[in-house]
Amino acid sequence: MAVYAIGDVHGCLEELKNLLREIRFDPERDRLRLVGDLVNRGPDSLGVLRFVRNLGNRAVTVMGNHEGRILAALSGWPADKGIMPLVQQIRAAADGQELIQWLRSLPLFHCDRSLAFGMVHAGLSPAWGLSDVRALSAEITAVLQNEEQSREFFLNWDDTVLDNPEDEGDPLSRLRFAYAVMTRIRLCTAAGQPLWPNNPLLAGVSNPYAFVPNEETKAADFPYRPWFELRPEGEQARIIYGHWAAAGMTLNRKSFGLDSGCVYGGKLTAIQLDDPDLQIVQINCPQYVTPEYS
Ligand SMILES: [Mn+2]
Repeated sequence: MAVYAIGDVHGCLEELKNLLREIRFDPERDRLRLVGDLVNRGPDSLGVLRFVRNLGNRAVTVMGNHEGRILAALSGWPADKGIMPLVQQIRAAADGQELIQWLRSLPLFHCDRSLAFGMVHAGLSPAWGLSDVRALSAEITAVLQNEEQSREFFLNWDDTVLDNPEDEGDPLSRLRFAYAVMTRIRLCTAAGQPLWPNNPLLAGVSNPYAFVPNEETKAADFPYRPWFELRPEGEQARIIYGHWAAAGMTLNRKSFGLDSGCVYGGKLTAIQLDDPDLQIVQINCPQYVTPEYS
């Protein structure tokens, strides 16, 4: 048996199948872990959803911000016009309801104790230990699986103001914040506060969505760090994540960023988690869309 984690697929069904052929994935024997953002931007989002769902318990997918956009739209959040064509396509499909139920059931965080790996779409707050993350993930999934609570969850959703976890009077605000972190975080302040791209502190950065700290910004005392540089020292689990295509595949000692820009003409990446050498396999992908990070 082999266990592989795979980066953001974004509707690229052909490329996903090509990568599985390349690693000789055998569904009878092997297991897949997907970092989320299965859908949107690429040519066959519906096909990817069906393919992964049909793998049943041989695949685990964590929810990406693009899966979340579908649920937000289904819950009546009106602001996201870009996701509507896909939502209509899913609604019109014969298996649409099954796919929607499946999307609602996706965990925000997946933990594999035997391999000492955790998986999340975007990242984690440095303030969280693994038990906090597991509890938050379970609480959020319970809300999203309940249609009424899901509506309430997204009713007060404002994707431009995400950094207010202590919004008194609304018990869901704590979960909205955790959801935003797990599906969208990239940068933190040195004190460990998530820094969202619309923050005025990033006003001097030309495209905050595509911004990636490097040696130059470090030397210039740029005060913000990638979230994974702030993980607690004693934390043993290695974290697999996606979401940061602008940074590309990013391998650190305890974190593995697998979004290598498949849909943008980059690569689709697999890492073998049960291999002591953590073997990486990548395939080249055609460019379907121009990079547009969000
Ligand atoms: Mn993403």
